[in-house]
Amino acid sequence: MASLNEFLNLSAKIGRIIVTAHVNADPDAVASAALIGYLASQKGIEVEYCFDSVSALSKKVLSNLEIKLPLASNIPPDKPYLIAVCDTAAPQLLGKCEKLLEDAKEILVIDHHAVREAVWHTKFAFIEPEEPAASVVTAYHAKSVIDRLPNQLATLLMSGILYDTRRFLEASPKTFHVMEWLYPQGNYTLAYSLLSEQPSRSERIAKLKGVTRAVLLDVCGYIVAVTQVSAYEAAVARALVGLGADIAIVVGGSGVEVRASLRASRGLLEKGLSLDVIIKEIAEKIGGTGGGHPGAAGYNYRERNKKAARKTRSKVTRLLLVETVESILSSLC
Ligand SMILES: [Mn+2]
Repeated sequence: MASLNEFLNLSAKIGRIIVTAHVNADPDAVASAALIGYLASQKGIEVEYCFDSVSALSKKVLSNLEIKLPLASNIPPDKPYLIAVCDTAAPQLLGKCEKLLEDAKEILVIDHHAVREAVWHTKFAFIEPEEPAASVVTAYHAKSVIDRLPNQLATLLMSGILYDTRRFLEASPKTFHVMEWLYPQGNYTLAYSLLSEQPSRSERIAKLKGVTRAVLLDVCGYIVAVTQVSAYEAAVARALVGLGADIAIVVGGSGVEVRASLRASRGLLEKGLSLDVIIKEIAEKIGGTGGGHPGAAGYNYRERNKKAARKTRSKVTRLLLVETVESILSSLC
């Protein structure tokens, strides 16, 4: 198998590399790309990046760490180049950067999605679907090329790993292997805190109102919480379950909008409750659209006027409560 070092040596001969990643590049994608770019720059290779788009969170992480990834000035490029594709399962996911593949002298693919290597037409494919993050794959191979990384880059990589592993909920032996390498070189606390986003003031108020207004029911030991808010129904429902409710029913919407959001605790889900079924039935009964997953479902309806919307909200609240309680009583009590 071709090595990363081999690819870098080839890049050094051509003198130029463009690093790219999937559209709306998340912290894992930009971290993986930044590491490839750094390795190339250490070999004196001219490095540029091409991102169709970068997520708001990635922008925040990069600017906090003062990492600049210079974007390719000319596309298609005017000089020969190689391309490195990070964290991308298929060429189409590169968006506007996909056209760079055509004239690239060689392609490096470094990824953790389950893809057919054949779609990339290259011998430099490091695709490891068993790994939870492209940053893990990239850092693992980088370790054999370089001993030390700058503090900011090590921190960025830890952010990428934390992000894609969902704070190590998903992990692998390689994840901890590269973390052992990265940890002393970067700032783990910063890597972690950069990912946590304080919700907006209005979302926090909606949650607090939703919780204070909540009515609790004990249905054979299960706690059902029902509440109304005018916005952020899903966030309020998640918050209620986070506080200990087994089921949260949140009805809301403002003006002519009628919305509802349901969430169930993990424990109830394991017992086979399906909120999406409940909400679909209600939508069939009174109109509007409802659906989702067993543990998280939503409902939407547009009424004729505000008065009708107020009435429908009450009706939806009552129906959801009745149906939910019934489904607990019939299958779980
Ligand atoms: Mn990823």
